[in-house]
Amino acid sequence: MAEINKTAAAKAPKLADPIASSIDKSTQELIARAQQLNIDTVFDRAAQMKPCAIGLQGICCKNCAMGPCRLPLPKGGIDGEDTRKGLCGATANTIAARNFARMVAAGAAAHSDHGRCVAEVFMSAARKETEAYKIKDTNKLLAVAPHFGVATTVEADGAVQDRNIDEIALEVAEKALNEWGKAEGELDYLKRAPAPLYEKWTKNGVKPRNIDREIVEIMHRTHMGVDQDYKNIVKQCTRASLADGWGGSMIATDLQDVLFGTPYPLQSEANLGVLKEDHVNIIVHGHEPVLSEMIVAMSQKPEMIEYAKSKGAKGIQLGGICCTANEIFQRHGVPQAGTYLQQELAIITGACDAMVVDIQCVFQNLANVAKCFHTKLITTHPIAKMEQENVIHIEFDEHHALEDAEKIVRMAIDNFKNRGSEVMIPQYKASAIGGFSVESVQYHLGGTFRGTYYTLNDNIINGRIRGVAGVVGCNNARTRHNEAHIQVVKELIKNDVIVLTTGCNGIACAMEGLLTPESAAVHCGPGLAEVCETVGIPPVLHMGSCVDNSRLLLAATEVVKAGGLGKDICDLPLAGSAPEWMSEKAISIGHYFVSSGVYTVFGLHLPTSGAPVFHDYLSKEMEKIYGGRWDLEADPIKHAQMMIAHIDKKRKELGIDKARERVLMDMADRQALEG
Ligand code: NFS
Repeated sequence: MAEINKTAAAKAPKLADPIASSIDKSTQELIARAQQLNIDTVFDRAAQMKPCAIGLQGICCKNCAMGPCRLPLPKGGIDGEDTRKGLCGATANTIAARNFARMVAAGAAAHSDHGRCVAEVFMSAARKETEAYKIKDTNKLLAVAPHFGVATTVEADGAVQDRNIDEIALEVAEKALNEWGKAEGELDYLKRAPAPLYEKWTKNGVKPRNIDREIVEIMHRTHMGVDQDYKNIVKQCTRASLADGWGGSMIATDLQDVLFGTPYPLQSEANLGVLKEDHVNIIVHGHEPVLSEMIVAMSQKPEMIEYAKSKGAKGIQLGGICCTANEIFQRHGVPQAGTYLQQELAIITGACDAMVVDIQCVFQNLANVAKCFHTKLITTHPIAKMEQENVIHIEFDEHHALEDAEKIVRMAIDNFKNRGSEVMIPQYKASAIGGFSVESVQYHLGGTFRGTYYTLNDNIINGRIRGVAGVVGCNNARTRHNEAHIQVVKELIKNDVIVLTTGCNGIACAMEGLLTPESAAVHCGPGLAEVCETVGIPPVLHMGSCVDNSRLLLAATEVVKAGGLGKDICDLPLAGSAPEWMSEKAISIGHYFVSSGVYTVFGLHLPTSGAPVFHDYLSKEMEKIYGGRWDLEADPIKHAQMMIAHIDKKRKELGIDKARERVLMDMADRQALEG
């Protein structure tokens, strides 16, 4: 801390304005608190460092040592032919497409490696090599098996019998792991998509062959001097991103459900106010739920709670940050302590006895912040270590997961007594209901008669629900924390668009109280409010982490199957959004949504603006191929209105726009009609 103080004094760096940095009061208070303590946070660093204007537009090529070649747009835009080129002759379109493709590759790799890790743990469980992991949800296993071509019944003695569940598990594990590297064929899950979409992928030659290959091929194609046609590069983006959404991410979601249970609605709380001064507070942060599941189990054990009490605490409080928060929130109701941008602030409360991180979205600066407090910062994944000396590495392995979890929980408890006097937990939290899997939405909004999404479709057709929006993704310190998330979502539900959320948008909505059924009466249009009240659901359905965006693809597919709203995902009154995106994973997600037929709007900016032809290809031409397209709008209200306009366009094409006009008639209109 002394060193940080010295640096701060010497340079007198510009500090973030807490109110301008976030709409959330706990975040504002803790930014100010950090500044009092001379500890810099991401908000201050964003105030001090401007982003590179050329990189921001996607037109800096550093793929060979003759560069980096920077191709800024001429002042006043391009008049006539675009003559910009790098040393090798690469055009702005090629450069921006390559950069974009590498973002897709990194994002797809992150999700898919997560999926691979889960599949490996699942294999250990199927082989019964581990005590810690068991098949918890056999129904889900039986539902998933046929998609891998694994039989769930056998014929014996002339009769059909259920197959042994352990055998099924083992075969599913083998088939699933094979998806990363199979030599021939295509991904097994692609056929889960509506038939017309699958046909489009076939016709355009973009069906992923295996997950790893498509990611590797992006790296090859974007190497110096290989693919120099932005359209062909985009084609590979489609292949790799589909390998994420309908591959790695979907397998991650499915196998996590099999191992840890398919989510069903449950209640919890969100925001940093969930931390308790008189409890041992453990924050789990990152993405893979394999270790955090064990920490949840361990922290609930009576002997651990007794141990905590023996050290002067009243109990153990767990909280999640980022998608780990979403994973353990949706399955166990563990409170969500905060979004991506609140990770440093969780430590700045002074009440975080241990922060356990695995992979993705973890700030290296956590180590510097932890140094200023008693917090034990523990990395757990072999591919994600930190160089700082104060960080403890406890490498997780499924074969000794419970022992690892016990070690971590005990370490946190032992650390409780070391808390300083600087504890400041902001007193803000909101109650939240989460756990809306495809299966549980079917239960709440489906018809038992047809066993599908019939009731949801019915309400879309009759216009009570105008359409469906998937609003997802990160926070970004270049914009006011949570403001765009909340404004976009509120504008949508005000206009009767039901929102499915994942990732940090889900946490933002939880913090804002939008994940409660009661919020419908306050924020929704009359049609959506009525549906929420009748069914008892929030207007914003939290469907999990970012790999669980695969649930959104399958929910859209269920809506298609239920009938009455077209034959393909692109026919639905549906739109996607990432208002505050920052991660490469978001680009991969955006691209598989678009390639699956979803109109998808991003906030802030896209790294395509320096190459207008390439940008137009994504935002106009893609629609002709897959029915979905990219769009960009930084203003949250306009952003939501663009989604609503798309939804209305689809309602019109389906011929259900009139139904909605009828629903929105007020009493005077009705009386006029009756008269
Ligand atoms: Ni998604 Fe989840 Fe959050 Fe963004 Fe990071 S936690 S995987 S990448 S920041 S939503």
